[in-house]
Amino acid sequence: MSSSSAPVPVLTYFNVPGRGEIARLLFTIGKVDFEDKQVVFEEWGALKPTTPFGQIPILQVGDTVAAQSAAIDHYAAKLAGLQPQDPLQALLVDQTYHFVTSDIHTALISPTAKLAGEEQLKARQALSAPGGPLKSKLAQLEKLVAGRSGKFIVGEQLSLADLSVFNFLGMLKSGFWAGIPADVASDFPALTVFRNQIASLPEIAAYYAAATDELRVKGYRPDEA
Ligand SMILES: N[C@@H](CCC(=O)N[C@@H](CS)C(=O)NCC(=O)O)C(=O)O
Repeated sequence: MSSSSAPVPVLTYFNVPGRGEIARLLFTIGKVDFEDKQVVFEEWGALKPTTPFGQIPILQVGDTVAAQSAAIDHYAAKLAGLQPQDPLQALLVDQTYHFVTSDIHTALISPTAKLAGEEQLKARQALSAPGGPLKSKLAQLEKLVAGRSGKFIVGEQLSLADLSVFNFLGMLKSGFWAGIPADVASDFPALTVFRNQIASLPEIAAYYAAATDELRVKGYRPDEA
């Protein structure tokens, strides 16, 4: 989709799905040329001070370098044609995106990343327990997905909303967060059907069929029939 004269965006993130995966999917599905720079943890120390906020993902477009996954994902979604032009439709896409990435990932799960060992496991088990905060957010997400009127979360077109939910469910199912059981969302039937629906879209299925790392193989492919 990028015109031949436009600089090719360079996405830099760790070599895991995490907060870089939605942009990777958006660029890939939207057929936007991009460079997927995946760094290993050993390279991070040297890179960190060169980034705007000491964090990744970052996106470089020509001379411009920007951080913040939400900003990057929205930019990528616009280039990919996966953010609706209609403001009301975009509002609904964004409510889903921010619910998953901010209210669940950042507010509930990220604080446990700072804990170590047994303390981290305990915190994550408490989050995921029946009646715990993660289950309660998943129940809200289940309601939103089950109650949709169209094929996708917002209407009949795939959007940033679907990819953000898909990535979050993929991270859970892959066991990305040690201590959160990989099957924590499996008692939510609409989420399971939805994850399989998105995983089975031809471009997405092809992307993960080519993946060889454990997280993507475990979490992002359709369930075996
Ligand atoms: N609000 C930021 C958070 C970014 C963030 O937490 N990045 C983590 C990886 S997911 C990171 O760079 N960790 C390494 C560090 O902080 O040194 C965003 O959404 O991009």
